[in-house]
Amino acid sequence: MPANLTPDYLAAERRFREATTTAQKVAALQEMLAVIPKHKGTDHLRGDLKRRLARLRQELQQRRSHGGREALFLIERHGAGQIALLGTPSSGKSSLLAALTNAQPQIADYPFTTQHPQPGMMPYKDVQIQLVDTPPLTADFMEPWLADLTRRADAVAIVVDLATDDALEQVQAVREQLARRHLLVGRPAARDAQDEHATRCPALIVGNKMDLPGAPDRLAVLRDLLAGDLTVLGVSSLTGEGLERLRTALFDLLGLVRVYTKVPGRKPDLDTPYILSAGSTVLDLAGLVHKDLQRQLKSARIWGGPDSPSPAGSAKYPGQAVERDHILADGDVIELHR
Ligand SMILES: Nc1nc2c(ncn2[C@@H]2O[C@H](COP(=O)(O)OP(=O)(O)OP(=O)(O)O)[C@@H](O)[C@H]2O)c(=O)[nH]1
Ligand SMILES: [Mg+2]
Repeated sequence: MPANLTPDYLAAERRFREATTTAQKVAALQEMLAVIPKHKGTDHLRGDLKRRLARLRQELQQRRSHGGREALFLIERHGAGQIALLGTPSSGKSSLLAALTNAQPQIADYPFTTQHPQPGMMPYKDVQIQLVDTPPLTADFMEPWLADLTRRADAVAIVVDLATDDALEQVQAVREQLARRHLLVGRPAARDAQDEHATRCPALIVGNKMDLPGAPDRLAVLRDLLAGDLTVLGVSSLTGEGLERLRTALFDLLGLVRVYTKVPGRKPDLDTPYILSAGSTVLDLAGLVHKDLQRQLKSARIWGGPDSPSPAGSAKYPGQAVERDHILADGDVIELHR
């Protein structure tokens, strides 16, 4: 046994021994290699670790190429929209899911706790938004199915750990892993123009662990670095700080409007909104209500709703007559006439 093995190394080695999955073993071995003192006395051990790492990575790859389990990792969509929580190990993705929804994911102070995607429904006003907790990714490892899951989601929240000084690197790790799979977040970079297969994902950054010392300063720095690129919100999954603002930002990220229908002469149904993407028209709404109605639609009247951006929603005055191509605003109440 070579001398000088540090406590960090021994802790990583313990995690390796306790690992129950190949992904956990790979993560622990990577860490052991990262922290092992580099001198003659450890040459042999380092060689051995590298061989084991290569073997395990190959094993993971083979298992994946046989497919089969992939379907398990796709989460059926529910609610107004689906948002994937992505981030590096221990940033607090599972804690955030637990804080915003009724889901009870496994949370622990060791990395690679989460192995499978887990959904939870986040109530926001009168809609439900589906959040999906995912296993961590690092600069050199990402579960292959995670790209598919992300592509199917409507948006991405990148959760970063503000307890450490590498918040920007955490963002970069996620961003680069996604970019390798043609998924782009934030402000387009010059090189993105060369990627003809690129898909843009609406995204924001969640700076987590704001309750810890130094986190507010790190948040300010990260905001500066990402200004004009990605919005950064500071939260604490532990104390609940910033979570209300985050709920609103997540809803806004989806680019949706909630509109309510009204039968002539009756009160509007304010219980269940129709949910459409921003920019949808009165005609789009008619199509959601009924295909026949869309064909027969003659006119519509519009009122402001309970949470309209302006008190009268997109109506200039209550009951305003509008054309079929009128663009709906969040909170509008519409009466459709055939
Ligand atoms: N102080 C503080 N600790 C937090 C906060 N959020 C999470 N933690 C702690 O950070 C550790 C990791 O939390 P998880 O929610 O398991 O992190 P994760 O990103 O899901 O981790 P992986 O599944 O391994 O990627 C746990 O010990 C949590 O208790 C927070 O807002 N403040
Ligand atoms: Mg987790």
